[in-house]
Amino acid sequence: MTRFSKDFIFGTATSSYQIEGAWNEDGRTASIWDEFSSIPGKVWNMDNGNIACDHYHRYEEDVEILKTLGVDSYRFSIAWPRIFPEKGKYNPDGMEFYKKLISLLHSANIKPAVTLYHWDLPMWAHEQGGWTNRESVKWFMEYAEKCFEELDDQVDMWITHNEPWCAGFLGYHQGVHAPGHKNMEEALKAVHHILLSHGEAVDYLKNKRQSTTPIGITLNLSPVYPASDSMNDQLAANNADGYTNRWFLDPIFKGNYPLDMMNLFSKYVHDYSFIKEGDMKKISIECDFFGINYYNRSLVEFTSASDFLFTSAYSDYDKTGMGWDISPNEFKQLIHRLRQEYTTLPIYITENGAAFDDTVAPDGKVYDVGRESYVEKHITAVAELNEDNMNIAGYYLWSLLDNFEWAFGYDKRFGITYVDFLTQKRTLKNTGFRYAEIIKNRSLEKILI
Ligand code: IFM
Repeated sequence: MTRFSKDFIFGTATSSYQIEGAWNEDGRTASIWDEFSSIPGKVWNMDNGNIACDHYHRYEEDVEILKTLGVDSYRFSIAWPRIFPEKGKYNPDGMEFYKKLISLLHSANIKPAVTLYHWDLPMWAHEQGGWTNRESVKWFMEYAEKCFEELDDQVDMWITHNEPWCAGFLGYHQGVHAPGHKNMEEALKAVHHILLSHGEAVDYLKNKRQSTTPIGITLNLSPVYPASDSMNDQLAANNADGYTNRWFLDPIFKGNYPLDMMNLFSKYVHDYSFIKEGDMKKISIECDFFGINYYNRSLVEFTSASDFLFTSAYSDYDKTGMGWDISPNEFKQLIHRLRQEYTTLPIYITENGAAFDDTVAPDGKVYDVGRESYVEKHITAVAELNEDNMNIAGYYLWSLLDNFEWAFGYDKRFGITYVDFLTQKRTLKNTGFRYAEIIKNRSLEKILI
């Protein structure tokens, strides 16, 4: 019988812009996502995070849901523009919200796992070049140091950045996330400064503050497979893996960027002098854990029509509502690869979940069978990985609530709690009840009474 130890952390995850709302309250100023979502054509239905799940006002109700679930931990992010609404100007009123939330979590015996950056860069920073400007590392550090100063003694785990691939490549290369730029050179600079700010924050917390709170970074990783054995498709898979995974894993764990990808990217970046002496050592500083967000595998094939010679291939796997392959076996292969090639650090699955087109049934329930099956398969995979001594220390289900799914607006529902965005009524979906049962039993087995 697959059982999870009492130390294994079960949690749920959210992020500030996706749930908080209160976009202009208590001194908060705009982030790049407020700006991006106001541009026609960027976000489905021109949705935005102005109200979102109104969590800023309803956090007490949301902590009640966490209590019903029985989670050990709750992962959320801090909105940088609440803490530094202007350059160099600290806003204690913005910090107050997180202090109240954290203290409520403590009273419910739920461990706060806090992400510093989940994509809501203040507009004032963007106006000075955002992450493409090396000064962004200093701005981030001023923000991070304040968060550490105010909250470190009450936080169980710090995550410096969530998914630098999205912030860097979706935001500055593909242009589908804020700030919506399409410039590979900018993207590489942005990623470099994000990674550098991660290293600086870890160094500061551990060495200057001498804190013992665990700190790490979260990457979104997707194992890549070639559509065929042909040389061309294998080349495509190598490049897709470089773009998606290795460009982040190699600097963090090996202290260098992959040379094959530097060559490929040099079509756009003729000069890598933005990488300064000492940067790679800082980026590869030892952390306490490694966070992984896992959703799906990627199947790719060669095309000479794409810059980096790969494109998505047809896959006959079952899909989630995002059109993503449901692929728990490939998740296991990914973790085995990480153990072989990259790290022995404890791994937390800091996000895993699925969007489906949920509706509330006439009896008031949400029968989200697709999600329940997806979650069970992935938690089973985690249990099996631990049987193979892969040291997965925790699992956070994405997400506690249906929320603002970035360019997809409110069209995609990832929550285990259904949110009616007109009334803000919350309804725990069947997956939520099932997750509570798994956590209570610390096992996937259904215990028959
Ligand atoms: O909603 C996002 C989250 O913000 C980051 N990881 C992936 C999720 C689903 O797309």
